[in-house]
Amino acid sequence: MNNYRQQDIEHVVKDRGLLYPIDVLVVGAAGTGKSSTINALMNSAVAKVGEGADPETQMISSHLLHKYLRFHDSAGLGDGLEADKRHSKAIIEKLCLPCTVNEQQYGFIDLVLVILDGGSRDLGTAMQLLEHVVMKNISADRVVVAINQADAAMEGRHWRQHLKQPDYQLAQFLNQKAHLVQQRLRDGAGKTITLPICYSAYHGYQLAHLMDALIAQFPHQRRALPRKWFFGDKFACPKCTIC
Ligand SMILES: Nc1nc2c(ncn2[C@@H]2O[C@H](COP(=O)(O)OP(=O)(O)OP(=O)(O)O)[C@@H](O)[C@H]2O)c(=O)[nH]1
Ligand SMILES: [Mg+2]
Repeated sequence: MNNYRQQDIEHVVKDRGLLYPIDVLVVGAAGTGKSSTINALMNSAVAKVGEGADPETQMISSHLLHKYLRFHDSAGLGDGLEADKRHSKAIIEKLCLPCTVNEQQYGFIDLVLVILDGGSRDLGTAMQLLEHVVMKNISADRVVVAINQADAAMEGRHWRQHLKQPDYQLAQFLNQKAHLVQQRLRDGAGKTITLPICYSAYHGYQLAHLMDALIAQFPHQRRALPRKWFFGDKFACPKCTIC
């Protein structure tokens, strides 16, 4: 990560009196590239990437980029009812996890990054996850939706391999897809999100743009929880640097 970005993040966090690190929970359907995205953003192979058809990540794991920003990689949905229930429960628990400072509870997770698969026509699992799990437990202004695998969106056609970017036709297609996702969330859940970024974790396409989108959506205040939660003493203050 560029130095200026780390400084930007530090300024925003301190100016706004936010607790740090800013915690970003990364969610999505199985195999969309959640772990690959974290690795690409961190420029390091911290999260295990899947190789075959089986889902890879099974439990939520945390990766600290630096003092002010941390990612949490979650298990993908869409791998059977039982597994989905288990993984959704883990996501909801994480979203409801409190961080207690001066006897006041704040939400531990600050932002959710929802990753969709640009190569798939089926947005059903991702939409379910967004509407029924994510949006029910965190406000829409704390949700960033992004579309990975931009290179595979038109079955690999129109991707200019040598330039590692889409041609005009694929760029148009991706732009339409981003608008479609935005529209479906508006119609289905009545929620407004910023236009999803289309990127490729694998090829490094638009990654800087994705990081900018995350930083642009950093909260303006600490996240209040809708009700008091108690998860036991070991979770009393999970932000590592504030107290
Ligand atoms: N073509 C292409 N493949 C990608 C891209 N990003 C990730 N992949 C591939 O997609 C597969 C799944 O990637 P992961 O990062 O493990 O996906 P995940 O969402 O963490 O998967 P689970 O943990 O199983 O839910 C791997 O084979 C990656 O190499 C991309 O931008 N383009
Ligand atoms: Mg994974």
